[in-house]
Amino acid sequence: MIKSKWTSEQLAWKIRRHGVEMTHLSGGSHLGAILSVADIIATLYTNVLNYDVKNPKWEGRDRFILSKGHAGASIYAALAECGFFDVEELKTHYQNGSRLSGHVSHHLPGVDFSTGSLGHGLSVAVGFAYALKKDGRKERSFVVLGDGECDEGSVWEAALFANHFRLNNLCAIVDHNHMQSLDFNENTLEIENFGEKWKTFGWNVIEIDGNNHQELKVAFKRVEEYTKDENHKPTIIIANTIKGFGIPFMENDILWHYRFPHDGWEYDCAVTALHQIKPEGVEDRYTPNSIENPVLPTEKDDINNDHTFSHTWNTTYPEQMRRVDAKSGTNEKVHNV
Ligand SMILES: Cc1ncc(C[n+]2csc(CCOP(=O)(O)OP(=O)(O)O)c2C)c(N)n1
Ligand SMILES: [Mg+2]
Repeated sequence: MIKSKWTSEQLAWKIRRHGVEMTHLSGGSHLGAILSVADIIATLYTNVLNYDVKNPKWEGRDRFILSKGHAGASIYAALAECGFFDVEELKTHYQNGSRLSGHVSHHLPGVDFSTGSLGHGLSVAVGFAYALKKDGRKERSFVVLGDGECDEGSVWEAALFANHFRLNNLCAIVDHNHMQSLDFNENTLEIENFGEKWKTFGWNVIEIDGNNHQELKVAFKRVEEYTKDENHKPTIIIANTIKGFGIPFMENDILWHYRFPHDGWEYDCAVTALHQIKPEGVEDRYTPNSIENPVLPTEKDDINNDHTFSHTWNTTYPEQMRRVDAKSGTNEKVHNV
């Protein structure tokens, strides 16, 4: 039962626009992480997950966990736009007493598990999948992890368990943006041969461009087929993404992990950039006609600077890594779609 009135592209845009507004209004953070995962979440809620907005606890729903819970605004925006609660409530994000805490809260309809402390989502998704399989049910279990999050040891314990019990009804997606909170993964704690690691833990690995909706849809279709085989391994989709995707001055710049768009050029240029990629059929409830005379950055403003600890930053770096990943190893690929 898929009920979204949006296409995946429309919903992804809405997630990005809400993400900018919610962090701007609240002074909240993690906008880069919200922008990188937007296409994955949007594809799941428009093309993949079964759910019933009128009955969020419906037994026949697929289970979903956003394990990188610091990107909570992305799931809040998706749930509101799909009808789980009023879109107006998004404005309360981060406020005292709000259900929309900075990190994902299960107090919201449509959320099965609170996250924010990294490293727990896969274990819970594995538990859901194990219980569903044991009960002979057809529902599936999905979880989205951050790539930095995969440095947590608990992720690999859950991975072992999932293969041991042949959890064919489990699909994990890693938002592989090559960055974590303060730097690139390779300068923090790199997991070399990322896809191969999952494979040696017994998983079926699909590697895609995670900001490409076509590739996402093909990958999820394949997962659906694999799920039909009771003895199939669990599947992981390594979704190569760009942190900050969709707002060029935020892309690959770790500053936007914690910074929110301030009044002035930051907010104005973010909104203007999103309007340049706005799909047909969606409206911007905050700035319907974009911003007429946006404030622009001046020479003294902090833009296009290296904000990493490693001083290896340059705008093309993760884009290059994404291409390298797409060629690497023996992972199943989704190409030319
Ligand atoms: C257990 C735990 N340790 C540390 C943090 C602080 N923290 C928040 S976001 C983040 C970086 C996560 O990186 P990644 O998983 O790659 O997510 P991304 O933002 O790149 O999507 C960290 C370390 C946390 N939330 N939980
Ligand atoms: Mg990351």
